[in-house]
Amino acid sequence: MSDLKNKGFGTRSIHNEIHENEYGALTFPIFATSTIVFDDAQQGGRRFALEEGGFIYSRLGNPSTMYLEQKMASLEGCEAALALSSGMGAIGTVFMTALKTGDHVVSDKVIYGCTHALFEHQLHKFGIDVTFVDFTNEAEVKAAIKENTKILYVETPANPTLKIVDLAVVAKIAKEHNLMSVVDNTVATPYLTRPKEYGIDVIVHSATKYLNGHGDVIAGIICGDNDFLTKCRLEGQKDITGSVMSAFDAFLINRGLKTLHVRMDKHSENAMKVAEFLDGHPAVKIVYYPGLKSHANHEIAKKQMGGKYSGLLAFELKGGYDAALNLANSLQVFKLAVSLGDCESLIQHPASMTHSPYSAEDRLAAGIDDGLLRASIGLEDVDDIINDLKVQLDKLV
Ligand code: LCS
Repeated sequence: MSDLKNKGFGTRSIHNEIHENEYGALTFPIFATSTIVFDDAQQGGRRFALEEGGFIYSRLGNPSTMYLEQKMASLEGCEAALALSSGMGAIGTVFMTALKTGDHVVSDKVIYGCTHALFEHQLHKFGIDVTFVDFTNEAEVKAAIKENTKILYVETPANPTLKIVDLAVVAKIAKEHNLMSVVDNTVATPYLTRPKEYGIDVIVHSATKYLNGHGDVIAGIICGDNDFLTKCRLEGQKDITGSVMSAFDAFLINRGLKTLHVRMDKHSENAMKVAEFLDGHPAVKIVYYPGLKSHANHEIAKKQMGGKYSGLLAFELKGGYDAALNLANSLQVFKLAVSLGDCESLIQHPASMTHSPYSAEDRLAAGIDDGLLRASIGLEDVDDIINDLKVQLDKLV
């Protein structure tokens, strides 16, 4: 479709500027090919020398992934995007592309468990240090910046406590200190938050989650400017991580994106109702959901997420750890599983599951209590979701 730039989010999640195929198929085909045939040897040489556009070999790009990348760049409002084989592949590729031995990173304390493991246990092997701070405290972030700092890294809403970070503040500090700002936008998705609008440089996603939305793919996306994304593609992805998305997974995520706006509306609506129910239940100690007025950064979330708050929430019970595990074991509509952003409601225990790579000390400093449960609210009828919780919670009072 031409003039797509001026169309709304839903239209851009369904249509794309490129849509050429020989047979006029409505759905963009799956290009299940590892390599591309050149017209002649000279053309192959020109493509390797980057004198001519076009595909070479699917570790460097493929029509199916290109189709998804163009759509994601449009939805995030960025110049370019890159598809990878997982969210960790996306994060690892950004770091391997942007950093070298001797560099330093400042990250928020509350991030996905394996991202924390990368920062805490892996990067130092390459001589890269990470300092963990609270990005809601501007002075603390500034105090952590050193001469060799290169990246500021945050998730918002953060997994698993739904902590909200003000992206305008992160971008401002990054610009003042000439640093790259990187935001994991997995939980909000570009439907609710477009970090680029606040001046963030690089956006990473676990496309495993809401972007695909159907629990059948592991995938990642990086969005940003042309120069950095070309480096990620031709250095980080091609020569270091080799973290390439398959054409079939690109097809599935593209299919998922067509309903992203509809699903996010419903996830947000359902999660708001579940959060309100939990907040009012006498067996519940605390609920973390950015849509609740009681959330520490509700006002920033309201501004940054356009009045909808995605489908992820967390809570603690008055009965603590034992009550939490019993609840997780007894639900019927909720499936006891990690991951998030699927049609099915999922519940899990961060301290022993997604955030088990944290040391107990770091976990507590990040506000991830041993009794915390994290719920990804799905697209089932919300009365069924609430009733599933109510039946079990009522037994505790
Ligand atoms: N970023 C965030 C915010 C995530 O939640 C995850 C995975 C990743 C990155 C990594 O993405 P992946 O490589 O799995 O595609 N989060 C998970 C979770 O909360 N439960 O299981 C995986």
